[in-house]
Amino acid sequence: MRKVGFLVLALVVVWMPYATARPPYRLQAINQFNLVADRGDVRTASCQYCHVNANGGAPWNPFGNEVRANFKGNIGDALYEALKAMKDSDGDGYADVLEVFAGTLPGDANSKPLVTTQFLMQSLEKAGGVDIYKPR
Ligand SMILES: [Ca+2]
Repeated sequence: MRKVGFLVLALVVVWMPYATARPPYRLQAINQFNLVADRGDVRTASCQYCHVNANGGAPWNPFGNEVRANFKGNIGDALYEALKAMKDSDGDGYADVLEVFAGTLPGDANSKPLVTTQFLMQSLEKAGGVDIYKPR
């Protein structure tokens, strides 16, 4: 019984880095969309920015599906093209790019900016427009 406990502990230690791995797509979105970076082990931007489940994978939320529709082999380009499409993926009245700019979730209709689309659009244009979200 003691050996089994040790084996389990050894497996947990060995697999720990994989359990806390940061998928490159999530890191790209954090960098490209100016999302708040992780603080230690605290994930500030979850996989649910694009996915339905907290651990990612299928299915995707409406914004994740928009990114997928624009994916041609490069996640940075797909994120940018999804914003350039000026769609309101979650149907909450705010285009995806305005939600990214406001810091709300473009794939969750329960998360939306508290200011008008007109105000956000003017602010985004002053900041440089959708091109501020070009891959880098
Ligand atoms: Ca939203």
